Parts: sequence; structure tokens; C-alpha cells
Amino acid sequence: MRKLHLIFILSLLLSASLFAQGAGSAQSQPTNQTSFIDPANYTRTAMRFERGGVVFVNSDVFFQLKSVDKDTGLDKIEYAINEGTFQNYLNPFNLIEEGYQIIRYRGIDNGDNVETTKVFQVYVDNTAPQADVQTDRALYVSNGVNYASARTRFYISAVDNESGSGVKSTYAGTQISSLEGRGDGTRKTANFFSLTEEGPNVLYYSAMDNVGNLARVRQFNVTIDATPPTVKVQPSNNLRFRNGVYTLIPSEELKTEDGKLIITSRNLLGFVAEDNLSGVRAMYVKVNDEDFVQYYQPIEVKGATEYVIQVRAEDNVGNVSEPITFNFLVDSITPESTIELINRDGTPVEGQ
Ligand SMILES: [Ca+2]
Ligand SMILES: [Ca+2]
Repeated sequence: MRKLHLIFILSLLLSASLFAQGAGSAQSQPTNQTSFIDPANYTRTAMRFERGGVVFVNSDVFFQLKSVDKDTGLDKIEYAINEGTFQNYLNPFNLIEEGYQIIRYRGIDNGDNVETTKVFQVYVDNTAPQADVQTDRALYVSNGVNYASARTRFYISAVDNESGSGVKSTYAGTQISSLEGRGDGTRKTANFFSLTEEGPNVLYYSAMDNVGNLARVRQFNVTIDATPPTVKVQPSNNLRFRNGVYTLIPSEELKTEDGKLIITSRNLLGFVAEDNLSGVRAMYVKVNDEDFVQYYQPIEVKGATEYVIQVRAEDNVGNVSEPITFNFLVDSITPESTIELINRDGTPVEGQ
């Protein structure tokens, strides 16, 4: 009884040489350790990955067939790809076509004994994952500019191609030559990160699958707004601000007390807010003991009461200013008016 012993080996092509690799050469699983990558200097190498008994390779992996016959000696090895016909094996070969592939192979000895055909099944994956920038809250978009706050949490989502080896890691960073590992492409706390530098940011991002296919680096432009709006009293022809004190014209002769504004009745108190980047979304006012309500228009003051008004504003990415307190006094003094009879030139009319 003659026996054929065939050994099937996956060989990895490194540089110009072939090195036989054992079955344990799968890439390590993602870890919690931070890793960095320089995409411009990254070159995919031969990689094999196994999950649940399914083997994935990229097209840099070459297949080498070996067989040994102890009796009459080996004549040849034949192999066939998928439904193709058997051909003589001469040199290691790789698989270019992506997806599920079957390699059938058999040895034939000098006594024309044909080994029972063996089958090796493999998925070829040369396609990088699809990566995208995601946030935990909606961005504010104005004039084509994306705005986010310093509290906005980002993550890189990534999905590998169907029948692919799966996402190994996403990468992102503001330095294109040093992208940081950002997790497995799913939405979870460990994968979130923030951008804290105020102003325009360019976020570069990519993702790699388990057989080393790295997605082309893309960039996401976002402006970080970390500063809440500022609020102040609305400028008015009736108001003057001098020496640290508000004075209302024509009540200029009235004194102010402790920096409080003296105004006349039937006046309106207006407030304005300014924001540095994303713009003001809303203002809120609190009049005396009332609750904060959204501010839409100047507040009409009535009666000779004291007004304590707090004002705060929120920008379009959710930064809310601390309340600013303004004190106002309502001037209820009725002006004393007189009437005089005069000539066109302003001189008193005779007979008065
Ligand atoms: Ca893939
Ligand atoms: Ca702002």
C-alpha cells in the first residue's frame, strides 16, 4: 500500500523571498493599547487572519504546495482554483480575485497513484473598510462649516466589505503622519474622543481590516467652538455708559446708585449677545424672581420698582454663558414742563 503525504503550507511573501509560515501567523486581535500609524509610509504585507475556522488572506499571500512520497517518488502536484481544471503546480501562487475561493490539490506519484483531492477554503480580502466620522450629537452647520463644541464626542465608524476579514482598527488624528488607533469602529464609550483646540480643525481618519487593508485617508473639517456668547445691554440712544455707570438720557441729571441704572418709566430694556464662532442660538432672561425664559424682544419696565435682570446666552453648539446680572432702577419722576410764548426769533412775546 503506497501512501502519499502532502503538506499544505501558506507562505507569506516578504520582500523578494518566500518564507514559510505556520498556521499561527494570524494578526493579533485589537488591544486597548494605543497604536499610531503613518498612512503615507504604510505598505500592506502578506497577512492571514482566522475567525471561527474561516481563513482570510490578502493577495500578498502566496500558496506553496509540497508533497512527499515515500515509495516510488513524487511525480507532480496538481491544483485547481474553484471550478477550474487541474494544472501542474510549479511555483507558489496567489489569489487575485476577492471573496470565497477554493483551492483543490493532489499529488501524483511515479506509480500513477493519485492522492485523494484535498480542499482548502479561503476568503481573499483586498478591500479596506469604509470609515466615517460620527458624533454623539448633531453638528451645527452654517455656510458649509461644521461646528462642534469641545464637549462633542467623536468616533470613527467603520464597516468592512461583505465577506471581508472585519475591522481591526480605526485611526484618526489632526496630524496626518501620526493617526491614533481609535477602536473597532463601533459606537461605544471607549471609542469616543474629543477635539478641544478652539477654531478650525482638520481630522484625518482611516480604518484597517484584519488582513492589513488600510482605507485611503480622508479628512473632516470641523470648527471647535468652546466659548459661550457674551451678553450686554443693548446700545440705545437713551443710554450712556460713562465712568462705569449707565445713565439714561434725558435723565442725565438723576444720580445712579451703586452702579444701578436709572431709567425712565415706559422704557425698554434690550440686551444683545455676541458669539465668537458658531453664533448665538438663543438668549434667556430672568426678571426679578421669575424663571428664566427665552428672550425675544426688549423688556418693557413699568412702575417704580427695582429690576434685577439676569441674562445669559447659548451659542449654536450648546455653550451657555454664565448669567450676567444687571440692576436697573425705574425713574418714576414726572418731568415738570412749562410753556412760554415766543417770537420767531425766540424772544419773549411782549405783554407777558
Ligand atoms: Ca476588508
Ligand atoms: Ca461660541
